[in-house]
Amino acid sequence: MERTWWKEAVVYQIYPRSFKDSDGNGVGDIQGIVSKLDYLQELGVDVIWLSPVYKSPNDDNGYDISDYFEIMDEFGTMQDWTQLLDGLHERGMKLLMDLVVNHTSDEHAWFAESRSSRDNPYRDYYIWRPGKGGNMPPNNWRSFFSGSAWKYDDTTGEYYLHLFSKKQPDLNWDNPKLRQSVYEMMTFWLDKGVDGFRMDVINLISKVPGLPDDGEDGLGDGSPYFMNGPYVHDYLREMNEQVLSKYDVMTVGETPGVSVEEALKYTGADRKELQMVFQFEHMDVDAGDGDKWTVVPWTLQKLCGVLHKWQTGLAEDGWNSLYLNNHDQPRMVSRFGNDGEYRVPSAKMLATLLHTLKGTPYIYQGEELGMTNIQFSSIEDYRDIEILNMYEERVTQGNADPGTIMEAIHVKGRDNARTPMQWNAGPNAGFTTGMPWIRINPNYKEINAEASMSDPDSVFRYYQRLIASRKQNPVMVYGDYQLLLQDHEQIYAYTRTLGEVIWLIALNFSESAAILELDDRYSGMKRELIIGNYPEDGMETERLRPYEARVYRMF
Ligand code: TEU
Repeated sequence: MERTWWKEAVVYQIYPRSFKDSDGNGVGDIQGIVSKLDYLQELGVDVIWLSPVYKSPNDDNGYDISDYFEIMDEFGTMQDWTQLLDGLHERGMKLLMDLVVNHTSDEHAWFAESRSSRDNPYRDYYIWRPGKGGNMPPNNWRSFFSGSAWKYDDTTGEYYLHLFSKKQPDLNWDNPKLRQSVYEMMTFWLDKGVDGFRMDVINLISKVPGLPDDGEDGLGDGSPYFMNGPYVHDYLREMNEQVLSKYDVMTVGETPGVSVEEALKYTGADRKELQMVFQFEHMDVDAGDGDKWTVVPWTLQKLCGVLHKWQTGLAEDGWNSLYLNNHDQPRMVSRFGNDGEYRVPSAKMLATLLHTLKGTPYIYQGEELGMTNIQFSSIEDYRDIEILNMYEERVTQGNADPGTIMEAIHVKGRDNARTPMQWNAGPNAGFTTGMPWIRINPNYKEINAEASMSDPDSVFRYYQRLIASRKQNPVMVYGDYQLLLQDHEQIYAYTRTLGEVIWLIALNFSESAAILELDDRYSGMKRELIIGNYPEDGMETERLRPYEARVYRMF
């Protein structure tokens, strides 16, 4: 067994805007993070993934970058950033930066040049096309943030492609000069000492030549022509050869729409592309007809089916990333657990899943407190461009029922994850002394870091135990995974085996008791409870309480 630091690591994602405000302007910032480094160290995480902190007009909260070499004014200065990096390194933690290179902001200097004339040297840094017959966009692709993925620009009378907002023009990766510019920028940050990158929608960078229409009528999804496109692997191998291979770094690609087969190409050990990817299949178990806003109930069979497929699919080669929420997804306890009566046990049960499947766990800020979704009653309280554009398209311009759309936003909206970190029961949950940029979840008086840290049975303390246990037990990192119960309606159970060491994990995903029936091989063995989310009092070997999680060593 060859030991690898990024397989053993536990990653913690910080969404800086919502983490901690140090100067009272209502927006989280880098000094805010610096003030919480001891908190992160106490939790025990190894790597911080920082959502973008580069200069940005914040059309999409920093995922629209106007200068890759500067820090966003609201977040601080390069000096602050260096202090953050040093503070992490001093504590033995590492820093992953968010690399957003499928697109820039339309306020980036490259784009200002590019749009200025058709023969500007930066013209081909972006994807420009003439309109189709009169005033129609070049093709019918739909933007992830509603409407056409093309915007007409007066200056040169052509359209540019933007898969996300119109303020996020897509870069043209087929241009070798653009690729060199990206590699130089990556080198700049690596030479400053960053420990790796999370690569935003990196599987969208290669578009099918000719940019064909998707279907005949109206807007089409377009993804077959830009997800995992024809040259994406060539570009990533080039990036690896020219940049990444020169450093000991961790890489994780965000890859919506990726299949196991495709993920093996991105993460196969010999392919020299990326180390792992974020797949999305388990995030789609509650979406109907491929539309994220059509909410359908998920089932445990479906969720486990997906997780099992990825566990076995990447068992021999590649490596899994393990996540149940992030800044784009609803809170995991509200989505896959129970954010009412069973909030604490179900948050712990889900945490057990994340730390005992095979792969690298990613914790999203606030998850370690069991933070929950938010339900604003007015659309005015929402800030996310995806939500606001969708509401505008479907309700204001269209004829969708506002009540139904608000319900979908409550369940699926990205702002569920973006309400500020709840640090204490004081004003504004201790997040800011000013006016928070987005409203705070009113449950902060009960759910907050201070309360969680003073309670030995809290979700925070449970995360600490799981993370510490991972450091002491290589079976949690390297052990082979095997599914135990097929298609069970309530329980997900599996083993992890490393040499002689066998761990058995049983997770009750329901709010009723569940009977754990093991086959002869395991029912005859002795077991020792290593971790559990209920007191041992009243424990019955074969009966799991609501949302109970047990991790046994079998012998
Ligand atoms: O997300 C890309 C992505 O595919 C989706 O998760 C997207 O956020 C949306 O929810 C689709 O419904 C990445 C970033 O994580 C996201 O925050 C950015 O908005 C997006 O890319 C553009 O940079």
